[in-house]
Amino acid sequence: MTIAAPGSPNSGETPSPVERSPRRALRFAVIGAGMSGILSAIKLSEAGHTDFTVYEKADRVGGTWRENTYPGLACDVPSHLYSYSFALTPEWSHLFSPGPEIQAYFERVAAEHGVGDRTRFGDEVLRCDLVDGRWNLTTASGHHDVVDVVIAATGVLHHPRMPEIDGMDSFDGPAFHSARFDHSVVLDGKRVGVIGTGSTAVQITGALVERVAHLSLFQRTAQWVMPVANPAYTDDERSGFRAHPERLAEVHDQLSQAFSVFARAVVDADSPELEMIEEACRANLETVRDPELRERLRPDHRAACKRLVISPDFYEAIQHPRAELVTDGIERIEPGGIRTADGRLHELDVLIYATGFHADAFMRPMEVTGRDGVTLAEVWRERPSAYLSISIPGFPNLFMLNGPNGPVGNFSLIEVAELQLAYIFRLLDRITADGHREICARREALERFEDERLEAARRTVWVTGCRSWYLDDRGVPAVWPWSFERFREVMAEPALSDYELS
Ligand code: N01
Repeated sequence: MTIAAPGSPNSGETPSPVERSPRRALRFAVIGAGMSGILSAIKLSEAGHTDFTVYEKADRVGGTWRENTYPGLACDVPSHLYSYSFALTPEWSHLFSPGPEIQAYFERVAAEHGVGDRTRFGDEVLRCDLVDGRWNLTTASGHHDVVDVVIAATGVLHHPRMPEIDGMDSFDGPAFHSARFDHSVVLDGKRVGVIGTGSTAVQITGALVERVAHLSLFQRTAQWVMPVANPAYTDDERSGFRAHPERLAEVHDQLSQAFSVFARAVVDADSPELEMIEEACRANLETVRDPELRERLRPDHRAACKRLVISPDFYEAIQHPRAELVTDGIERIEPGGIRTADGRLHELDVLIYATGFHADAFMRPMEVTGRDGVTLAEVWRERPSAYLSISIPGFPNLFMLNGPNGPVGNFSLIEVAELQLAYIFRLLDRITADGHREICARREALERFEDERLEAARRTVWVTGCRSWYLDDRGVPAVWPWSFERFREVMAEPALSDYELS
């Protein structure tokens, strides 16, 4: 594998060790060995920050892609874009490659860079306490570490959300959340219930409908579905990429441009780009042959108000003779299945909860105590916030990748993390080169950022009238409400006046 020259467009913009030459050596802890943690380990080494440990609660790398193994799992960002810019690969099988292939990619990149050797697996960080300007970490095994800098690469969607439905414990058969898929359970020829109609449920439905005796999909809210085909790359295409690796960067950049258009659409509810997406979704719905089913599948909100579901085959799957869309509300779960409000018992052998995640947990339940004994639990009591989703006032030298209110929209979170990490490295220059010990965002900077974010959020499609995991307890979208171009600009150079150095 070739690593692009640092500073080149594909390097993630990390300056080379030669350019950097840190004057003060820092010790780092990276928490999490998912996509962002692997990235952090690789880039820290490249930048000459060799004194670090990655902490991972599980027994292998991969994060989301390790934990989600449900049938039909894929990423809704094209694989050539959902790749590290420094580890583009010609080998992707599909435009949207399946989950196991993505997990294998992360394992391979991590192995090639020796990330596993720097990782303490099976040891969850329980506490981070700021003591005399350094972070004291305590893990579940009782291990202690003292570091200058913490990078929380703990992911966004990793705490499964189970619904509260009467009788859940009474179900006779196997029941599990989509992110805890029990592969020991036989699904072939069984009556399977799936609760939810988000991206996960849609993928599971497409993958299972041919295998099961009957699939009941319990829909509380209909979703708009954007039909994007998922062609396989041919052997010739892959050979072409191998022979001309420069094409990989071109494809990556083209896809990034295309996604920027999508990103512009969702942050401006009146944009022509959004109108095009809505049109495509409406046309897709028209392909449903039974008018009664079509109306039950028709959402009462605008396309992309909820996280847009991308699927080339969901409507075909739900029209399959063995599939049934259940739109009567769930009243309770009984030993034999799900009883809906119309009194009907939907008899089931297996129940899958595709009911989403606690999207506001981030690094919690880890306990973090910053300056003056103030805890993260106190600061985030109402809801999580961080300046540019990276730095929390009062918690110096603790940085988050894909933290709260960041660009989780429909961007490649890899591109987001690469830009954020390069930005964090620029902040670290201030404490390695300028003789300071600590850096963190000023409170006023966070308040200004939050005011601006709330104002911009009013124009987005996410506030046009739907319930979604993007919305916080006030109904404000907990996401970046501007274009991706703006995110790139902001990440290009920290406004140091927004930071407190000591
Ligand atoms: O979860 P969700 P997800 N009774 O929160 C329903 C990423 N992802 O796992 O809409 C009945 O979107 C709930 O109903 P409602 C992606 O960012 C990506 O599907 O609230 N139903 C909803 O339908 C995605 O957005 C990929 O009315 C209940 C569903 O459960 C994010 O993960 C693949 C209920 C939850 O949908 C989360 O997706 C998979 C109840 N009590 C995931 N409680 C790709 O890259 C909840 N629901 C393709």
